[in-house]
Amino acid sequence: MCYFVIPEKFYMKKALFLLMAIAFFGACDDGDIILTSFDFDDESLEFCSGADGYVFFKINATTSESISLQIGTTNNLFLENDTIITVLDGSTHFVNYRRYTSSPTNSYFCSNIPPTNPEVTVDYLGESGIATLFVTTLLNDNDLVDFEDSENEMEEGFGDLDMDGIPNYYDFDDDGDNVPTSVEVGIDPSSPKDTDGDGIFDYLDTDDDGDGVLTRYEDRNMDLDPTNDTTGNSGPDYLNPAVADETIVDEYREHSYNLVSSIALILSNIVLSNGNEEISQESLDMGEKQNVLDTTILVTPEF
Ligand SMILES: [Ca+2]
Ligand SMILES: [Ca+2]
Ligand SMILES: [Ca+2]
Ligand SMILES: [Ca+2]
Repeated sequence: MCYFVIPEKFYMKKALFLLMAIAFFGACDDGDIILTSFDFDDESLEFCSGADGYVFFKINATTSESISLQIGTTNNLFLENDTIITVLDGSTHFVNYRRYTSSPTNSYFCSNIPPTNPEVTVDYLGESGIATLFVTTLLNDNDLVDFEDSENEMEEGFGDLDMDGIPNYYDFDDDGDNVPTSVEVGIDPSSPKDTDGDGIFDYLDTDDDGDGVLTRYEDRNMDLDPTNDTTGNSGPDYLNPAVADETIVDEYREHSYNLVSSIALILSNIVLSNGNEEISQESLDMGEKQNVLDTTILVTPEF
């Protein structure tokens, strides 16, 4: 038996196609030819992660074929904007092209122990080539202030007002006074509070009541939360200009923000081999997948 493979986009690679055709037909000894389409254009990119790392895969259910990439790593690949280039080595990083007796499901790739069904009838291993994973992250502090494409430190963009290393757009405490912005904007975020009326909104003002003591220092019990320190009869000290006691607190509270990642994957210069024959793919677009990670990140900035 011999397998005859029609490479994807073969019309662009007529020369290669002809060479392969000659090679394959030359290797046939019984004329029993199985056509494989190698067509994954319309299939969605899926993935699983586990102790061995990641498996990215596409399944063509119509032809019972799959193409999969394993990247062996213990790193979380989806945590930051990145272009991750992995050189395939055949052991920790490799590609498989397979055909089965019937179509596998996602769980085929996501099981710790590979299922015995469906059976693999065609198996090519890609030991060389490059996998390029493009990771895009969206960060959101959910602080009720809309994002602005701006470097201005007083706007909800890439500026870093409190210089804690977290740009305003995902800093849940923009002015670093240990009162979250979502609290400081007040009940109507479209018209943020300005307690001392100095023209600087509370969430951008390090001394909200204008009594000369930083809000961060109006934290008598030093629990990194000025909202629960009330000495007078008019609410928390940091909003009460009649109370101007200072407790030095040069520390930031823990910050949280939401992170959502999306990926795109391209395989380049892949050579798949079953021991006898090879399939070459100059570039194989594995597609993209949104929301591969949606999580809350907790971090305490260094003061
Ligand atoms: Ca900041
Ligand atoms: Ca604040
Ligand atoms: Ca103010
Ligand atoms: Ca104050």
